[in-house]
Amino acid sequence: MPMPHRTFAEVAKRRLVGKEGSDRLATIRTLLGELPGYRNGPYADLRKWLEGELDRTRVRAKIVHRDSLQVRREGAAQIALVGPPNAGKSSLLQALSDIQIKTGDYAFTTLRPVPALTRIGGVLVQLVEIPGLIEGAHEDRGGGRALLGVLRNADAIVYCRAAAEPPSSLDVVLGEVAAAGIEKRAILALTKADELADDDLERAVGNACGDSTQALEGVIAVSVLDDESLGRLRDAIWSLTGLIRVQPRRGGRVDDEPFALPQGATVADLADRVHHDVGRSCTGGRVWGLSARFDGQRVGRGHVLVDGDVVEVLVR
Ligand SMILES: Nc1nc2c(ncn2[C@@H]2O[C@H](COP(=O)(O)OP(=O)(O)OP(=O)(O)O)[C@@H](O)[C@H]2O)c(=O)[nH]1
Ligand SMILES: [Mg+2]
Repeated sequence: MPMPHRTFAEVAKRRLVGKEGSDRLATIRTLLGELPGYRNGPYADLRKWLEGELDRTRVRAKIVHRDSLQVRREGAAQIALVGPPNAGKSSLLQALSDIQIKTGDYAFTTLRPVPALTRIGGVLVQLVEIPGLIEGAHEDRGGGRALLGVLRNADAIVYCRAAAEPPSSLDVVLGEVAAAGIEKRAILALTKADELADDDLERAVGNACGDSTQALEGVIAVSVLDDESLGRLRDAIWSLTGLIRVQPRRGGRVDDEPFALPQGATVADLADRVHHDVGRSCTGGRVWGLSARFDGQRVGRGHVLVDGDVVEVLVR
């Protein structure tokens, strides 16, 4: 019995998330190998789609990265890491993902935006290090306009500066972002927190909020040497996305991978994300979690979900 085609499509999409180049090509070929060989119908459509993906991946591998600063969006949200040179942005990127990136004890180690995927509560979120914003960037000094363009595309910002540095070390960056007219939800990461004694760190966090003309939603002291602090940063980044995580339940089993949905999403929105047909035939659901009054509560299509809900979608 082959896997139902809808399940296959979903599994295929998930297995391709975050993959590029030869890795993506290999996964597509494996998927093509697993696909039943019907000439017509939904499986044939899937084959056509996968073969198209092979071509599109090859084309991207040839053209991307040559000299463009564009960052291809991946994952549920895109979060930019911005800060003065040497603030520890690349180190954070590395600590939060499995990317290998050059870090160095000097300014401008990173010269172009670098994306990396991190998993937060089962959902992939894209982090992008924005390098080298110098004074005058909004007038294109140091190629600043393209870098600010990447920032403009992001969903939210994590400002980074070393905890031991004065708040003014972020002034240039904040000034350029403001001059470019970019306003996004943002938090401040006080990096290299291990370099300060506890009281000094507390004081640094307390004084940090005067930092920004842009409203900050939080200040997180973080060190790449301290996993707990990295966990807190992850959680803060998740809040910045403004998304909720919802886990579908099918046949009594809860899916490992949650779906990321916008705040205010309903059971019908979740069903539609699983598949448009499911969205159309959805009559409601059963819900476990904070939006339910009791475990397994039967709700209608319009029931609003919250972060962490588990939902069994009911169809006609
Ligand atoms: N003690 C300590 N050092 C850190 C930490 N994070 C980064 N560093 C050091 O700070 C220096 C700069 O780190 P990078 O990650 O390259 O900083 P960056 O902001 O990416 O720098 P540019 O790309 O040059 O703008 C390196 O020597 C890192 O080893 C940390 O949490 N604790
Ligand atoms: Mg860097």
